[in-house]
Amino acid sequence: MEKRRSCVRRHAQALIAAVALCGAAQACELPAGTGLESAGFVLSYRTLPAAIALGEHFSLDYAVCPKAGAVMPATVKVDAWMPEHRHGMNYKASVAALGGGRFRAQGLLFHMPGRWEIVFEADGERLSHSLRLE
Ligand SMILES: [Cu+2]
Repeated sequence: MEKRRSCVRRHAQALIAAVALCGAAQACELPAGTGLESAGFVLSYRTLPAAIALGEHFSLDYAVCPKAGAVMPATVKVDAWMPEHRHGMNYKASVAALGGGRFRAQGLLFHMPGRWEIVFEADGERLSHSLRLE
């Protein structure tokens, strides 16, 4: 098991605003990763492997924390699409809840180079991140 880091040390590594992580009354740990935010949630994710390869399956590890007033969602879905081409992936990711707001999605595959958008959905809220695959 990964040793829990202090709030201060975690912020040195994560890209999330400190207020979102430490300001809330509830204790919710976000691991280091790409940080996303919506009205009710903060989320961090990383891909496995770190560099996505064209035409090869990859996984996503992600974790969500509710902001003050929001409730931890039972599940957080993830999908990806190419906005300029108006199409998604040829595969549907399978999501496993690992507990404590952590999830692992497996079976994602980007079959074309270009701009992809990874879209998480937590309680009807979208958290998306855009990346370019060469
Ligand atoms: Cu495309």
